[in-house]
Amino acid sequence: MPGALYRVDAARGTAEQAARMAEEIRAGLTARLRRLPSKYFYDDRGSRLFEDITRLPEYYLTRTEERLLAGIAGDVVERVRPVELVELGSGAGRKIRLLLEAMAYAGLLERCLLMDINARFLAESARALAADFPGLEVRGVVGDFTGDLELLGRGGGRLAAFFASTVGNLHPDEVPPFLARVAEHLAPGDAFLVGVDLVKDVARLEAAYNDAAGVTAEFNRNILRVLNDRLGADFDPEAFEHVAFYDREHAWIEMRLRSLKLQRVRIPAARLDLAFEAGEEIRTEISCKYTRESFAALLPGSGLALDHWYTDPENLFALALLSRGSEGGVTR
Ligand code: SAH
Ligand code: AVI
Repeated sequence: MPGALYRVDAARGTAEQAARMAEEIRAGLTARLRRLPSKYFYDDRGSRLFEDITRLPEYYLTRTEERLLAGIAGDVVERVRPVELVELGSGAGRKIRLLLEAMAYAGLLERCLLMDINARFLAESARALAADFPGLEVRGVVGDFTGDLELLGRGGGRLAAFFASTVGNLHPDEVPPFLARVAEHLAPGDAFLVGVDLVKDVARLEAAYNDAAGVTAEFNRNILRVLNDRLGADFDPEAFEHVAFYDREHAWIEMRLRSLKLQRVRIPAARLDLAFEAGEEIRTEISCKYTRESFAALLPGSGLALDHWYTDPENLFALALLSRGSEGGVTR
């Protein structure tokens, strides 16, 4: 559209990204309990599969969060009065529109900044938002929110958002330092709106990650296809089965891939030649579930305080509005 304002930058060059990925995969697959970083689900196919997951009957998370956000967006904008919206892990970027509309309605909307690891989804979201919100300045940054936050620049008049309960895909030990890094890019009075999936009935949780149509299983196996495409690996994804269960002790859903036979896999770019026993598993994702108390316990020292806790009537999902105080001192 002529006149639409958007630009997309990349945090790192392709060669640097590939070298980092190879090192992370090598570290994960040579650990005692083999694991893969869940950010590698999201090539174009993985991002499309995630979109399919959001429409599954068992996957209550997305529709619950979207409905909740539709009801509270105006209140959030009134409390924070932001001129700029930042979304981490923006993906297909539908929810952000509810906040942008509320900001436009309040006459505040000026800028929007999206960060995601998937370049194509990011560019398409930036293009679509710039086309649909005339005058809005949209910037996309292809980057990793666990390592590239410095590209967000300084805060001021800023509301950051982290939807979908993607915070749950970080290990709880990683959350306080992550929040502290986000807080460094917020000014006093700025805020961070975080989607949090809540502890609930185990059957409902496990159904959301074991859908009858098998889409989550395909999403899970896709990480092996990503390794084949990017690192020259020779995984046979069909030789691994999808496993997802709720771990009550850690309050997280854990997804794994279980080898269906004794097999050997080579990953040239990561200098790996691996043997998998039949039944041997790789952890591919954790998805932490919180209560208001367990989430609030992550905040002290982060520079962020719980300003408001919004939930749906069934208490399935929460949006935590965290505010950046004026105390300045952020501990790491
Ligand atoms: N915000 C969207 C998408 C959530 S899915 C929604 O609410 O529906 C999680 C998103 O985070 C995906 O788009 C994925 O590409 C992105 N993502 C996952 N790990 C990431 C990381 N470490 N850095 C940047 N983006 C990441
Ligand atoms: C993106 N993230 C919050 C999703 C989740 O529920 O943890 C990813 C996902 N994994 C399996 N299904 C969806």
